[in-house]
Amino acid sequence: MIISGTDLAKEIKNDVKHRVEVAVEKYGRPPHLVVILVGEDPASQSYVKGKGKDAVEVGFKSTTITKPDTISEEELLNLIDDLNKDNSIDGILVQLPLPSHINEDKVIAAIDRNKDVDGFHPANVASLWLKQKCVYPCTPKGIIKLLDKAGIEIQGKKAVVIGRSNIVGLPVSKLLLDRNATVTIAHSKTQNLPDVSKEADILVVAIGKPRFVTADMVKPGAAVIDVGVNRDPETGKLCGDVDFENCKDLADYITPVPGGVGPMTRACLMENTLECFLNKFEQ
Ligand code: L34
Repeated sequence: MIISGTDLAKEIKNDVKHRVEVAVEKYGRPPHLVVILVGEDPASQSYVKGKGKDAVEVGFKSTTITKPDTISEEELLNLIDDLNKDNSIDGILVQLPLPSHINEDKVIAAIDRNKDVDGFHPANVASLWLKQKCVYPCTPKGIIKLLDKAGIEIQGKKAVVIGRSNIVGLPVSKLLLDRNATVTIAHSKTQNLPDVSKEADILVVAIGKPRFVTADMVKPGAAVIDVGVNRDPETGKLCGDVDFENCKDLADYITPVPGGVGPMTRACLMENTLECFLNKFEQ
């Protein structure tokens, strides 16, 4: 069975849209999401465009600020500071990656944690690992929602996550652990990776290598969640970290690329933005 992220994302956005209508009645204005895009990377441009489109769809005020890749770190930090102080702004997202002359950690830490709709701020990350109230990072949150929607049990299952990034691998591992899965975190240096991944009832792949996971790495009956968004080196088309055609008959559940985790990331961003907005008024 192919798990459609597009369909579930639509449901989530519909729900957010209705909640926004209620919030506008109650608080007099919709949530305002600001996305900052530095440079002209076509993939980042496409993702940011998708976020703006979704934001409008759910009834938010949406602002995209584009800056040339020559912007200095100081200028970017000043911009963030201004947005932090602006009480009419509820969510701030700086699209990653940033040019190499800018320190990403510094930029992420500069965002007001109450406006950190990505859930990337170090204080938010700490809260996540301490099981305190926090914003769940969009992609990991979306993955858990996809598993739940498909009716896949997490508790007691063996989950293998390939990838250990701050954005996906580590937080999704933590969320799976909190749902009582037994979690193995594998990566590019893991020895005998197929032996490890073949143990997985739930296999999450976020390593950023086109068609990295092949049928010999998948346990029959597994749920395979493909977080990759790569360009196929030959065709230039979008493809995942999983060789979909090769694995789809073996897996009981599999997410496609496009149309899987990507749209869920965006839908969860909408949820997080509404959450930050409501926290401001309902504290
Ligand atoms: N700050 N930077 C920040 N937050 C994020 O959450 C992200 N990420 C990752 C890159 N940098 C970030 C995203 O937004 C990856 N990512 C992302 C978001 C959406 C999609 C892909 C990656 C997406 O919408 N994918 C569509 C296809 C889009 C296309 O055609 O280009 C899909 O169906 O997979």
